[in-house]
Amino acid sequence: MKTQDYIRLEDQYGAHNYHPLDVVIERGEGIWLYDVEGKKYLDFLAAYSAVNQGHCHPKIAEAAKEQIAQLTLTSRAFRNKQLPLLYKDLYDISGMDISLPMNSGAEAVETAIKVARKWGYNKKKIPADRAEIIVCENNFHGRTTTVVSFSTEEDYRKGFGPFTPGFKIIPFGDADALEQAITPNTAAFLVEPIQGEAGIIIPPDGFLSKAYELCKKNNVLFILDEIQSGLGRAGKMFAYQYEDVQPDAVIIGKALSGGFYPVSAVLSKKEVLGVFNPGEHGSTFGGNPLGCAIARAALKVLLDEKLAGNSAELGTYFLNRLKELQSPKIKEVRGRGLWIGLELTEKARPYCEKLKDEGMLCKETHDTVIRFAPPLIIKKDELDWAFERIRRVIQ
Ligand code: IF1
Repeated sequence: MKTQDYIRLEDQYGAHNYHPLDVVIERGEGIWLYDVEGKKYLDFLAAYSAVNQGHCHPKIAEAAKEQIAQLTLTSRAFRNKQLPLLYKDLYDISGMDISLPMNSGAEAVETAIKVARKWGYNKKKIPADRAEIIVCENNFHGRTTTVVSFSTEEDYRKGFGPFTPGFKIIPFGDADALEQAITPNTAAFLVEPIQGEAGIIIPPDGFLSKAYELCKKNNVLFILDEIQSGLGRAGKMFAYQYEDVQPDAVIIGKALSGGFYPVSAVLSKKEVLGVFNPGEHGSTFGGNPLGCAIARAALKVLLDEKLAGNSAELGTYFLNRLKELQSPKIKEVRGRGLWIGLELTEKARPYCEKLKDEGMLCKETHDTVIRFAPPLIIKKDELDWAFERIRRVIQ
């Protein structure tokens, strides 16, 4: 079968909730992807940062194979020996007291919302069903009905109401607005340290620390969605580490499994996730031994290969090279670590199509931004290779 045969099948039998580039990938290795025609591409999306460790990393594959042959699922009705080991690894990378594993990112966000509300009622003594959670404009936290209830993107909401109440929206990066939005019923402030889907938007310096101080002063949980920004993507293990803050909870996913399996988690201080009692929350697959073994191997690769450091170093290098590009079509280049947005004055999609023809896979976001987010194992000469293609396509 050829590319067009697969596309025909997909279009006929699948829901059309995506508009993918017309490339059908068959194999991945490190930073490279291969399509069904045998053509090779440099992956500059890394599955939205889920494959920070590179495609099919051999160490993670080995852990997965070993675990698959032994035990995959017990449910949480019984214990399994991988889960405690993952808990300890999550503690070691974050210093957060306890954690709770889920599967998709959106589920972990839902978990954080439930825990924030319950904390609000039990600890902060918010009157029943009055808890408020403050979020930011142009946020992206997932696709569930509750999560799209506080999205500000029409496409993500239109036709999906009625929505879950209890959310207040402030402009991203505006600490004064946060201060004004906080009421005695505010349970939490939920924010991405850097907004990914919005176009890799870095808040003004000091925003996170001001927000943190406001939360502390008003007894509001400071919850960070690091599903995309965390685990090395922004040049540190967690993007919040650029500022002096102590989040009450951090949500991770994506690269937690190196792209092998959906694994997400909420990491928190003891008094936050501590409000859950047996039976109040759960998931059939959350914390399963296969996911845990994969996550442990994926975290080990991040640490052993110093991927956050590589992201910081090469991210700065690549951002500076991109800033050299002279073109009236470029509005702005911005980023942190190997997470860079090139904002154009026109639609980005045609440029992504051209980059595809040049052997590079990128995805536009918000119409005019091309995002560059390769696997964090990438090397300098490979970035130079990519830069030449970007230059050719832009100029
Ligand atoms: C899609 C975007 C990226 C996330 C943050 C939670 C989630 C995500 C900060 C939910 C997911 C994804 C979902 C994916 C595309 C992608 C994305 F453009 F949509 F926004 F990366 F930029 N918090 N982001 O970024 O995690 O439930 O998907 O595991 O196709 O929707 P999930």
